[in-house]
Amino acid sequence: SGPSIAVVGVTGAVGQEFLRVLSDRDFPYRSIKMLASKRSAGRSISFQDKDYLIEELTGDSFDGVDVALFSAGGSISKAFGPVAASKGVMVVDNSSAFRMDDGVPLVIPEVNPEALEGLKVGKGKGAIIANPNCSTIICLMAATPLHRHATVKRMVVSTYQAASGAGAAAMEELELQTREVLEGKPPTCNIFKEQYAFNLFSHNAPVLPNGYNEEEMKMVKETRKIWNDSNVKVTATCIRVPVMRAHAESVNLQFQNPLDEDKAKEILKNAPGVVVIDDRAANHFPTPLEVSNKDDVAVGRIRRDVSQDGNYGLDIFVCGDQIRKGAALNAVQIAEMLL
Ligand code: 11C
Repeated sequence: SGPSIAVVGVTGAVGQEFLRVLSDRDFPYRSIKMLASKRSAGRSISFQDKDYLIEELTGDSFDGVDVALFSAGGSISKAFGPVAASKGVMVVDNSSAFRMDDGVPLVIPEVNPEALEGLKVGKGKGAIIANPNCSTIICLMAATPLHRHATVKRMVVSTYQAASGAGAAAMEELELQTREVLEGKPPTCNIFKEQYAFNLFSHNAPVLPNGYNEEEMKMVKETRKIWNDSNVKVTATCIRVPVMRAHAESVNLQFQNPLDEDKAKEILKNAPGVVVIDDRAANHFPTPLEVSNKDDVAVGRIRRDVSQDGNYGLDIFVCGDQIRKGAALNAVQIAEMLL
């Protein structure tokens, strides 16, 4: 019993993680389709002790499907998401294609579950639900519980983003370059223009006329939509660092109402999907490695911002697994809420 599922982009880093998360969470399903491009079609993939043939994604792929998890890039989502939704499928889309569209819910289940109201599998009506950008998800998992308590007026984010955000090929390139550099060879630069190993650089997303790159503007716009607050001030600087699969973010918050350090810690300790790692005596705080392959987002360095008067400002440091909570886990949680 359970819905009929389709995984679109099943050979990618997020596609593979969809399968792991579905399995880890015992997601109920009566059938599952593994969909990918023509290039991967015909290959076999193993899932929960069964072998499945990867099928080429076409408009007919969605007949009889209830829930589709998409992570095959924006153009595939644009081409096939609406087709699937028109066939009654609940599409959970990990790309940026529909995030800012009116009428498309942009959801982090712990943050704005109310955006899914009225949407259920089995009602005969399909829909597209967007998974936010990974940097936004990881930031808001920590910032939202504090926002609910003291109302964020302004948020300044600096990210340290992992290779996984640019896909499996970027992860392979980081590994390859690291070996090459250690062996004294010139690094292979196929995915990124610059040397990645032993270096860092401004996020590879296109730079816009205002000087921000698209990744930074996603954080600005998506936060406003998810918090349903067009006044919240957000600015971001997004940087790619040579880390494999978890993003780190420094987040400075300015509040409308006072919130002291101890209360903030208590709020974060009780927040679902959040774990506090904040040991000042041992100088131990969240690291990308510590959260890799984990569901929870870790928060630490929780401290009063000394540049602001009283208890109206806090600095925090957040780490979250980009492929898991930043993508696949969040999407599967959305699908669970639609059942
Ligand atoms: C990164 N967040 O870490 C990006 C990749 O809008 O889903 C995902 C882009 C997106 O590089």
